[in-house]
Amino acid sequence: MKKKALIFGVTGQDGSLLTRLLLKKNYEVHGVKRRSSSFNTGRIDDIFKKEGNKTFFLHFGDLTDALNIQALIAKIKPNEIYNLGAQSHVKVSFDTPEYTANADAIGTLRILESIRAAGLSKKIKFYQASTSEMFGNSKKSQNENTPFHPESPYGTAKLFSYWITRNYRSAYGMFASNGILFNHEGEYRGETFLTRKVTIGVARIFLRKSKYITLGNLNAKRDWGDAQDYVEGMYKILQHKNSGDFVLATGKTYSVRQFIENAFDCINIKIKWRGKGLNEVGYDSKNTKRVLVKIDKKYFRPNEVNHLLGSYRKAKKILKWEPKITFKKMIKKMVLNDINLQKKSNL
Ligand code: NAP
Ligand code: G4F
Repeated sequence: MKKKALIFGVTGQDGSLLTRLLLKKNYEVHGVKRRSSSFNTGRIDDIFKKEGNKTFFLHFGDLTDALNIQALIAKIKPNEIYNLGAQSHVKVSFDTPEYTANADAIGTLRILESIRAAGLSKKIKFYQASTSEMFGNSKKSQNENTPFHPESPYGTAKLFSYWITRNYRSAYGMFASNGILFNHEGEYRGETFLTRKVTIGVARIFLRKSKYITLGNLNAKRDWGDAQDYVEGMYKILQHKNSGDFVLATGKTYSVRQFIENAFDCINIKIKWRGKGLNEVGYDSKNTKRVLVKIDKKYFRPNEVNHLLGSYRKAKKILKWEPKITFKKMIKKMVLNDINLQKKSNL
């Protein structure tokens, strides 16, 4: 019998990569997609074309709809549920705090309660996509024991989900685990997140389609890894004999500024900086008049998480998980991919 997985957030970056991984491992994969007025399955269309309705099944649904979640879980009775669905953009969560809490916090409760109500507490393993954003501006480096101090509606909603997952584990003996994942990126990353925005911008500048990129805070630091490594970590978390909470990170941190410098390096441009605050610009070291990065205050957040750096010691020891793809290699891969995509695009 094939194992069955149900993925909330199947159309997202991680959902699409996890689907590929689970299909390779011979799972039957069910994914929940939202109804949308335009196509939202670009990341999984190739999989559906190949595997659709044989080993890969899509269902309409939404984390804000308890009846729909109950019905899906009772019908599919999966062995594993991965809750990767979320309004995942931190800046947007300040504009849509109530919706973010509904989807990112109560959505998780709806899944857990549906598992329990269906009498499947001991049959289904549950994975919750928790996040380093829950740490906020805490210590210099963060691990499973670091206190949480979220700085955004997104981080706060995710913290509810982290705790409700732990509650269902202890109260009902459910196999319910949190992966506390630091930022992870790649070719499937949404276009409005920092890394992808930069790699698309660099690709367009290389192809002479744009003159510069406009960004917000350059000084924040993130522990950036590659999404492919991280979905393998999610899988390992659910295969471990005991449920628990695990940080997945690289143990290295870089500033937004360093990310930009490395991305431009891929097209042989060395970026130099001049000016301060909103007047700061990044320019081509070979031509001081060629401004390639500008700042706009609309990209700043009401609260910022200034420094994220994770320790993945527990995951390494218990799950034998380690990130393989380096920061530089990931950026190169993303820039090359965006050059290819931009070559084909009319925009
Ligand atoms: P993503 O690309 O933004 O994907 C989010 C997925 O959730 C999409 O499939 C989206 O559907 C779906 N979704 C949004 N609202 C929903 C709702 N109300 N009901 C059902 N589905 C909904 O995010 P990601 O980068 O893959 O991240 C996966 C998960 O890990 C998220 O929960 C995120 O918060 C968390 N996380 C991500 C990172 C990271 O660095 N990537 C780090 C830590 C934690 P549409 O395609 O229709 O929008
Ligand atoms: O790419 P970002 O939007 O990612 P952020 O806020 O760190 O959140 C991501 O990682 C979390 C894990 O820590 C996930 F839970 C979450 O779902 C998401 O995947 O921003 C990264 C940094 C921030 O400090 C931001 O202020 O880049 C800075 N930044 C500067 N200019 C910008 C921009 N971010 C975006 N999105 N767009 C800009 O123009």
